Amino acid sequence: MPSVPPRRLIAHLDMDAFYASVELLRYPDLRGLPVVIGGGRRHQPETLPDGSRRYARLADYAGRGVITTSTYEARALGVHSAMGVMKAAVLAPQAILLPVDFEQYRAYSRRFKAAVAELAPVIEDRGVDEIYIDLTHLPGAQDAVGHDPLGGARAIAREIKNNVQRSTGLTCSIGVTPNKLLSKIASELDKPDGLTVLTLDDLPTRVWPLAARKVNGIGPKAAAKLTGLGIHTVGDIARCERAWLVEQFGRSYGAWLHDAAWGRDERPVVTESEPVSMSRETTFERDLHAVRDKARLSALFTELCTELAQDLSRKGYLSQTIGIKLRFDDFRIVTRDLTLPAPTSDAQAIRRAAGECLKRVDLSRRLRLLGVRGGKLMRQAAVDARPPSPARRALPPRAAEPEPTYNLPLFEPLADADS
Ligand code: DCP
Ligand code: MG
Repeated sequence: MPSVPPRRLIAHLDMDAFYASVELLRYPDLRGLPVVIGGGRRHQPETLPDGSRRYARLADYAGRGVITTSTYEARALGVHSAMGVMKAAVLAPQAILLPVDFEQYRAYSRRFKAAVAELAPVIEDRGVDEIYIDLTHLPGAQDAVGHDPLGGARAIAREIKNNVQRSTGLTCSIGVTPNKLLSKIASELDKPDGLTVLTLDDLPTRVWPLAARKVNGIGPKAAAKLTGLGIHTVGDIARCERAWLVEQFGRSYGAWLHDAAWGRDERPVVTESEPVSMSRETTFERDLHAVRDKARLSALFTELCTELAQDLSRKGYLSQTIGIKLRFDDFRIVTRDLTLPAPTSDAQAIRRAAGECLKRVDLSRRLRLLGVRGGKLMRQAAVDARPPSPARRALPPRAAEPEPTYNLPLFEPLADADS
């Protein structure tokens, strides 16, 4: 019997007043006040001798800076993202101005995504403060709870919100619907700290009254043209003949407009493909020998390890298996690897492990190529998010086949990497 595919349950999660909320974590005394993020260094709050802080006010600002975001209290005064700071100062002169700290926002971005990933791993990254999450196949997601046919999905979304709050201290808003297009709209409907679950039956009441611009994909140009045609809301679009929209907007965009207004969108949640390993290798201009070219080989070996460590750090990964690859002058390739007790991206730890691997290779022939590889990768953020657990015991080094170790002179004793 052909089985019915489960109905799709797609979530869109967007952090609330993201940059501003991160700033309020370190300046909790500003909670409840209109705060604007957009200053430069010179707007850093000043700590007074009595321990209190003095903040810059919009009224004191002169310059051409632009606001990245603001607290909901500032928004109530008409201040919003992308507005010039001077213009905002007219609307809210007493609002507090804070400098941007992207480093900090990126750190919190990694943290909230890791908190979501603990509960729901199928995530599409959409930038610093938003993600799509496919809940379809999570245990319990399809279950009804009491009279709520979407109770299971709702409970999972609530759990995700709680986990984000626990690990970051920040609130977010989530929309859950059959697709990405509707979820993106839904997550905004009850901001901040919202949870909005919609089905296609909710379209006429919840989505059709919205301005056409609320649909992700209807930009200022399309919106202006729609307005010119007397079309203002999503419902106005839905009432148009598909063929007429195609006439007005072209085959592809016209058809898309019609589908969007009827809440049709089959795009999958696209997870970033995770790399399995990272490596660095180098082929020598002339073949090198472990003894005669010891200094040169040693330097190259350490350099490869350092580069691998930098690659891992830059991309936010840790590696638990370090391996080496050698190609000899007869083109034979030899690899060895070693599993560490804990994942690392530290150059010295990698150099030490790679050196251990090297002890297990006969180095009497000359070398053409040398490589270092980090395998068993895990995201730094996911490792950081793990609770410290005494139960997580260190893995012993992988003991497969007993291998001979060679007493030939290696091109560098291990300890040298540390000096
Ligand atoms: N941002 C920016 N410039 C813009 C818009 C946004 O620098 N023109 C930054 C600041 C925001 C972050 O991106 O904090 C996320 O953008 P959002 O549109 O999600 O806005 P917020 O998260 O600040 O508020 P909301 O609660 O409406 O999501
Ligand atoms: Mg946001």
